[in-house]
Amino acid sequence: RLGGNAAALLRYTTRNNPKPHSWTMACASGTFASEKGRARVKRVSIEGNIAVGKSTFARLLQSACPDWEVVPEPVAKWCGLYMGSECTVNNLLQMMYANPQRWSYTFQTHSCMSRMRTQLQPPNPRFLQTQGSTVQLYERSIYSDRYIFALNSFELGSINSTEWTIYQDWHTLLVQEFGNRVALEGIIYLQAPPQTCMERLKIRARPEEQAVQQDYLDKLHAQHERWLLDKSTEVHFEPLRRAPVLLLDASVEFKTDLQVQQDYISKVHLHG
Ligand code: UDP
Ligand code: D5M
Ligand code: MG
Repeated sequence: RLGGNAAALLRYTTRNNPKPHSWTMACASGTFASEKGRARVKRVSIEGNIAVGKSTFARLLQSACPDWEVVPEPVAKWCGLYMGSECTVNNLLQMMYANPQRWSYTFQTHSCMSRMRTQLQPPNPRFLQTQGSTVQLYERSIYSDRYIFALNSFELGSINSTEWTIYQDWHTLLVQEFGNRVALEGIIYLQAPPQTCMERLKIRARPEEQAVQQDYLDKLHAQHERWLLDKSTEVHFEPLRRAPVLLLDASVEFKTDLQVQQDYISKVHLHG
């Protein structure tokens, strides 16, 4: 097991920026470390196509560095399975796939609000660090909501130009208002051919995703490439434009291959 109560160094490199960008993260546990009265929190998002292996990779990182707080995607809420205090809706994920024209805008508001709520959560006290930063690792973010899914829905005509304008207006307002509390320190991009994602999607066999076609995954793949590698997507937030991207090849079978796992974890350099 890597990590534990040790100093960890995460080194991010981007294809466009050969100079490595790195930062240190203390993984020691103990009393609350504060910076101007607040814990310094580093938020990292795992991005990638549907079924590329984000949840699988997040679990891997969780066991490699148990001091990091891994925050799963709230997909159960979108399927109406969440029974907590927040209001639940019907199976909105299924409704959106069944009738994108009718439900895509509604889905985008719901998914973005639930991610916003998640990203604003203070770290669980058990992950607060005495030295250095507390790390929160998300599966996707309010940014992929906008620059992958909402944008794609608009380009496909599933949300119209009025809905798109309204969406961008409130999304920008929220990001600006919450500022640092929703800023990402870095992004891990799991990249794989859409065909591989399709195969994995079929293995996972989520009932709501029966209708997902290869063509949809092709489009989402292109959106990821434009946003994270080509940098040709227009991004409206300066800190997000500067966030370094670590590219990992998820086309290989990392779930079962221990060698590949070691390699990927060493790319997310953990020293200890
Ligand atoms: N999976 C796999 N090999 C891998 C990574 C993932 O077979 O190297 C499988 C995983 O067990 C699951 C499916 O692919 O059945 C989708 O993975 P996950 O739910 O992690 O994908 P996500 O949608 O979170 O990106
Ligand atoms: O993503 C979970 C499922 O949710 C998958 O079917 C994609 C869908 N999803 C996630 N976010 C969005 C937005 N913002 N719009 C539309 N669909 C979305 P997975 O990749 O399987 O973890
Ligand atoms: Mg997942």
